[in-house]
Amino acid sequence: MIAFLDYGAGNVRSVINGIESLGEKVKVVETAEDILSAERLVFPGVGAFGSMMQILNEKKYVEPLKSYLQSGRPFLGICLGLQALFEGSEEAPGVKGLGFIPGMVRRFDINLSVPHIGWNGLNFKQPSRIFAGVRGDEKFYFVHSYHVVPTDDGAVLTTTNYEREFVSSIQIGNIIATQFHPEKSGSAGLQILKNFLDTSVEQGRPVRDSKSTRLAKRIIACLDVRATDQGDLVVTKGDQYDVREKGAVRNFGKPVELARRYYQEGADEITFLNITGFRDFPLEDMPMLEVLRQTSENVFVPLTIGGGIRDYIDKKGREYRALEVASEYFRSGADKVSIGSDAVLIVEEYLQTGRKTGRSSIEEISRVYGNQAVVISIDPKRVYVQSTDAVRHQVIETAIPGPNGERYCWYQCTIKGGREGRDLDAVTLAQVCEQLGAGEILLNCIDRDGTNLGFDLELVNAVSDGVSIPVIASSGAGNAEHFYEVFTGTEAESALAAGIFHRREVPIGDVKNYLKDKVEVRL
Ligand code: 1PR
Repeated sequence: MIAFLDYGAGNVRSVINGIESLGEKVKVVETAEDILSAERLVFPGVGAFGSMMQILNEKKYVEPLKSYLQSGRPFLGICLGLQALFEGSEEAPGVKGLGFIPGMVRRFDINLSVPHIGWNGLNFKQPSRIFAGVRGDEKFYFVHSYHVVPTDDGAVLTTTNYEREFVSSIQIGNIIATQFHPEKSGSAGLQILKNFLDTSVEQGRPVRDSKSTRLAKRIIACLDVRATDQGDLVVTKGDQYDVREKGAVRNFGKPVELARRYYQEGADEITFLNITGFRDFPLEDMPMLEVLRQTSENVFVPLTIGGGIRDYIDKKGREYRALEVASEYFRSGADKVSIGSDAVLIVEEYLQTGRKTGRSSIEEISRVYGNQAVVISIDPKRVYVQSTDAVRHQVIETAIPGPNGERYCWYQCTIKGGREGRDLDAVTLAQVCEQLGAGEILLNCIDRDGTNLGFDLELVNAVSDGVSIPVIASSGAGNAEHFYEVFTGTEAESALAAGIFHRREVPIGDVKNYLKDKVEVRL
């Protein structure tokens, strides 16, 4: 039996699913006594350091945790569960951590995108039983803006490079903690979980030891989900957002089955977009929650869900906050939520008033679950103009002239799945969302969606030059070279595709094989 510390923030279901998939039973900690009597304790953390310590203090878990750690019984901390072991964090000045390891948690002070999101490798500093069966060249999933800085190196188990070398896991006897998420790191991550659970495993030292590691470019499979006219929930796909063919909704199969297939084929992440979320309310009818629950049972890579994340008043007049909707998604197995239409309305209001309300979905969700949990999905359309000063939007010079020879364009934001264009450009939207707390941009492109013409590199450059958070390029992938183009011609950290995967035109494995000697990818 594994005691499992769930302090109520973020996606812990995946960790439970990971442990259970290895044949172990989990008991969720409900009282301080459960910590004191635990034989093995797993502490996954998601969200923000300050709110985590506040909850641990409120629940009176701090002293029991300290005494559990002192006892030397097996402990596995994940992400914030590692950071909690330190004295404090720059994320929450003045808030004390558990202080088990001397040192502090610091924010990345680098020129690369922060958060550090994605698959990166490990430099092994000590042998450990959690490395039994690990080759050494595997990549593991990270998502964090802060990293631990121990006062001395004695406890350092691995480091990872992200512009600078940082500590990515520690071990002191039976106390092990990782900055990466084993439960989101595919089969390599499950091996580490397995080694932790089986205390009879012998020390392992990976065969290959790298001098430095590199963050991989991510390949993301996207599943646009909606109900058919007969009421079946299916994966569909649009042509420039039109999902109907001869009047009927295109049907590429069931969401859970397709997600499993993409996990097995090597997708680095899976995104579900409930494309009619702007008119349905996710908590009223729960199929997407069920899709997430079932998918997270055996898909061990990050899951993002979008569609309908906004404040809402139901037919009985009950008001729901976007945060409640997001919380349900996280509890059901999502790692990130993506916000589309609501982000546009939030930014419009912000630009009008010049004030942050602190109550927008972006601010509230990022405050509770961390910036990395909030993705902004943008659905822009190209609008051609004759000159840079023709509109008050951020205009770019384009190599693809307009129908009347225009050499300039701007990217108009839309809402409601592209149905309504707004007086706001995609670059400004992304910049304001970053200021409000978003951690990543999912940059679709209505003009390219479903065309197989390749990504709109000009759009990707315009947005990624304007923000410091990671950008996912989306829409238009038609072959493996298109991924190479977007990874070498722009700063995009990941690329998302749908149609070519659904139609089995280019499997994910072929994309990665094509990229493998040219661009860092997870194989
Ligand atoms: O506005 O917060 O409720 O969220 C709704 C979400 O649904 C948004 O993220 C929006 O992008 C998405 N959405 C709404 N309508 C559609 C549609 O297609 N009719 N899909 C839609 C967005 C774009 C990508 C697609 C890529 C890659 N689809 O999801 O997967 O373009 O496609 P490709 O590789 O085949 O070219 P809210």
